[in-house]
Amino acid sequence: MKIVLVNPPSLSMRYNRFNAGIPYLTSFLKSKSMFVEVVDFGQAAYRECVDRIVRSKPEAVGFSVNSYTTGLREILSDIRGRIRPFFIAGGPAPTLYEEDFLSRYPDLDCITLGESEETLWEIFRVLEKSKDPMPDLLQVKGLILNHRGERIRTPVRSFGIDLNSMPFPDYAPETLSRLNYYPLLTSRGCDSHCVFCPNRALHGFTWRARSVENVVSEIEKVIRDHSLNRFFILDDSFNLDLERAKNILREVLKRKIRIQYSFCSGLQIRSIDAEFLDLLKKSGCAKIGFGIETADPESAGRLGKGLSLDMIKTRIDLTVKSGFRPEVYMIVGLIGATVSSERRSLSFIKGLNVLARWFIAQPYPKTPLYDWVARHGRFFDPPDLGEGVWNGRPPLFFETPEFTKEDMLRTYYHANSETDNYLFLCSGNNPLILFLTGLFRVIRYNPRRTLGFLVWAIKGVMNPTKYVYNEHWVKEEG
Ligand code: B12
Ligand code: SF4
Repeated sequence: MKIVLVNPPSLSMRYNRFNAGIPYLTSFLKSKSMFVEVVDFGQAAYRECVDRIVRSKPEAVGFSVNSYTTGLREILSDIRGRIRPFFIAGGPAPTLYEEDFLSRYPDLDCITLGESEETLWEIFRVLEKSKDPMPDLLQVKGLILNHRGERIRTPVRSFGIDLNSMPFPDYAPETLSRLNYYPLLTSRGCDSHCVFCPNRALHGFTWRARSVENVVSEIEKVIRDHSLNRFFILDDSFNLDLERAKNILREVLKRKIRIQYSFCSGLQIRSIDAEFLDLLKKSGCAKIGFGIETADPESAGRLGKGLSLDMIKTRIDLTVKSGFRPEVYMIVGLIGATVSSERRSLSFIKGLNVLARWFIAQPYPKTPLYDWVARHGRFFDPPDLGEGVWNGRPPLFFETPEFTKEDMLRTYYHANSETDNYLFLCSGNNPLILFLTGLFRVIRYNPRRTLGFLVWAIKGVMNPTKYVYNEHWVKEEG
């Protein structure tokens, strides 16, 4: 039985560097002797990708979809005109939007909810066995089926897969040589309750971690097989269990493994100490960041992360003392935000020795932020997705009577320029356009920072790798 797993095009093409879910599904299914092919629309032309799917005549095609995926309807209809495999979609968007997602894509036969290695394998066992799979598919947990226009939910699946018994993800050698680093996932999920975060719906309610031995042997295998020693750690909460995190780094040092690495998401600021920071430094960590989200005392109280301003200040000071200049990730527009609450947040952050990056809140279904906006504010329909925040044009999803669309944009550009994060003011891929959009926005939203912007731009021209936000292990401005 053969399946093609597809990474469709993304509105955030500039950031569509790899897909983390597909290599896990691929290795798991291969370990069950299934034949899997991967087609990545981020890496080849549209027509070529559709032709490859059709030529391989799969029994099933599975799409990995997040909210920034684009062109899915067109791909489905282009394939459907030529072959009719079983169509499945999984990933963050189907998981969060559920029936609404299926209604938007009626060509799909089913969607899977959350982590899906076992779900997909069980679907295939049913498809392999029977020409009329419907009755048996009803027994597979974690699905919404599209049966002759009717949506049928199967029982809920709990995410209990033992991460240590899973095969390592199957990243294609071309992907790794293009990336020149290895995406490493040492744990799944998180135990915090941040009001904006959809991760509980994606990975369940508990944090699950791989053993130290399992993680370090993957690192050794990557170095051996791919001659790569750069790692990009994808965990949502790498240091949730501080002792486990330290033990991974101790083991790397003990075995004299020479690596460079950085993190995709912030580390948990509540779970650090001097020894951990020292181990990070010694074991090759190039850069760290923390998800602070808001530093207005009232908004921080509502955030669900359990951080106080005192704790933030003490831990940032400790981090700086140990030789890192940390990044902090901030969100404009959380529950109850106003122009003044955002000003208070900014003023606190400016007092710290950090590089702050400000984003705009995106309310995902199944989160308290979403429910609050539904009650209290107004969603934009369709949302202004822009090209992803990384292109300097933040997506706008909603506004409230106290914090309008204009307030959000103004706060976003103002805060980013106040904290010298000028890249978030710039849009486009061409350096001249990047410069001109940034210059226009700094003059419009924060003219007194124009000189700072020009100095940053000149340094960027002289040393692009250090200043352009594309290499996560390159220390910026440090
Ligand atoms: C690593 C990461 C990235 C990486 C890799 C992206 C990727 N597509 O995998 C990079 C840095 C490139 C990235 C970029 C972006 N990301 Co990102 N990213 C993450 C992060 C932190 C971890 C993902 C991870 O490690 N997953 C591990 C694997 C095992 O899980 P998984 O990918 O979800 O896959 C499982 C299931 O979803 C399912 N599944 C996935 N695909 C399929 C396909 C089929 C057929 C089936 C049946 C099942 C299935 O089974 C998989 C195995 O269990 C998540 C947060 C999170 N915890 O999910 C955000 C997250 C996925 N990213 C997000 C966003 C918004 C983005 C960007 C749009 C950011 C931007 N503005 O540019 C871009 C989009 C790029 C793109 N086209 O994908 C959002 C998505 C929200 C949403 N509703 O869609 C998340 C959830 C973060 C958040 N805001 O909470 N990201
Ligand atoms: S700490 Fe990070 S991963 Fe955990 S709930 Fe909050 S935002 Fe989500």
